[in-house]
Amino acid sequence: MAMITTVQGHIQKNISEASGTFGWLMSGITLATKMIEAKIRAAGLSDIYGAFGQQNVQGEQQQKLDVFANQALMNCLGTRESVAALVSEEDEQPVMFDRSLDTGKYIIVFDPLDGSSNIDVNVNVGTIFSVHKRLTWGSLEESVLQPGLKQVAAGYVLYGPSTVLVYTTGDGVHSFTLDPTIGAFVLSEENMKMPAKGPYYSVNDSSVATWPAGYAEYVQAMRDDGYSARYIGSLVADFHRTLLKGGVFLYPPNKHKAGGKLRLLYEANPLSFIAEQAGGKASSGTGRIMDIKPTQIHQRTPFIVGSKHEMELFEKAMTA
Ligand code: P6P
Repeated sequence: MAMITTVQGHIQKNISEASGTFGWLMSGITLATKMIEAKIRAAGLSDIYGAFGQQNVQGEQQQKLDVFANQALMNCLGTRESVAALVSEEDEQPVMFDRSLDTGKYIIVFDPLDGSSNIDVNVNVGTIFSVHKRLTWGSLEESVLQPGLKQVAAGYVLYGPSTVLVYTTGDGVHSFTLDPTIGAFVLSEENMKMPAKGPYYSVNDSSVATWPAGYAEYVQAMRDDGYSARYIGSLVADFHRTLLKGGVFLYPPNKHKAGGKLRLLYEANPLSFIAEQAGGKASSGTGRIMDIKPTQIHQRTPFIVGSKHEMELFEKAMTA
């Protein structure tokens, strides 16, 4: 029988932090995402489809699975003593815990179920998470608003034909596949590298007429160069394909969304950390995503991420 490596085993082997606190933290994430996966698998059967009837802080129709996913992560992580605060796309304010500086050492920021509008058409959806160390000075609010370059870990779970967890702690990108027969995420690939050049560009070009200067020309040049278009409309799925196959994903600013649509803290930052660790790049159109100093937890950003080659072309297009 082949030896398997679980997420906890991988962390024990690779994270020097002796206390195992980080491993215990990650076990909260893997437990919650296994609960979410089980619900998604059964969604068609348990009549969980359809709107929950409430609106979330984003004013979006809340899907029952969104609510469940948020509660699963809140419950599994809130009980970890090492968590000082939790920030969720679904909650207007951070959930702060009254824990001392030497116990509550981590801030976890997450999008519990991104792409949820795709749930009813059975398209891949995902959970995205980002981990920061609590600052030893200032308020907990300041610890929550740290730039992406301060992340200590980031990752996502993609619920699809198989359920895959991809994460980094700053020492390479590693992927795990959920083995439903044993209910564990099993190591499938270590030190993943994004191809330096890819065959795809991924963008919703319905608002091409209102993109800032340079974007339309950049995308047209890719068409002229024979790139194929791939757009799933579920960020984690579009990103995962870009990580594995290369190319570029763009969510540009447009007339209706001058600051872009995607969120900095729990979408762009974690995926940018993974992209950079895998040899790719991530831009806001005016600079590196992970350099942005956040001012509010739900702020949006334009998000362009992908292979070295396509991103260098993008940076040229922005300065042309
Ligand atoms: P559009 C899904 O609703 C989502 O938040 C992301 O998962 C996805 O990348 C994006 O919005 C799609 O947005 O405007 O192309 O429908």
